Amino acid sequence: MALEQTLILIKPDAVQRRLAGTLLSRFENKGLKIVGLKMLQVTKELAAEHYAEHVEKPFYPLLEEFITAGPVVALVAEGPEAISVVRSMMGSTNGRESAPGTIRGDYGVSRQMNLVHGSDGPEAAAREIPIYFKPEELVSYESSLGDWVCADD
Ligand code: IDP
Repeated sequence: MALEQTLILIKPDAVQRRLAGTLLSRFENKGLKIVGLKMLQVTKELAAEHYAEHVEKPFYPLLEEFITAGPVVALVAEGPEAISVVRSMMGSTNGRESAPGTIRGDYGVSRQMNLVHGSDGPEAAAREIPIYFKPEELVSYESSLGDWVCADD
């Protein structure tokens, strides 16, 4: 069981829909530990760095317009296998196809305006976290819950 950190973005549509707290709660309720948190406006340059793999794709102009259209909440969540845990909480890319119970399945009907980003693997997390957070912006602390969240494996 690997303790991992992952980058989560609460995207502009979720902030505009006043869902930031609701979505933050879902990650906290799951038992993930928040070790970095900020609100920011994504610039075109930041969008291109984050979504480097998509810059040449036909949908990129729309993705750029969307992700820069309003502020996002960025967080780093830590926990056992946090990367895959968050990905499964998010659901699949298209909200219309995402299972009920997932964030995208519960709150969205769009492929583009799909509320959240989560790193899709360890390499992505290692690349994305420093794009949004300086090392000194991440905190290390003992949770008062201690081993009550995950001590069985
Ligand atoms: P993911 O966020 O589920 O990992 P990616 O394929 O990495 O999905 O795509 C990044 C983001 O680009 C998506 O979350 C979505 O906002 C947007 N996107 C992906 N595919 C399309 C598309 O075909 N049309 C419009 N937007 C898209």
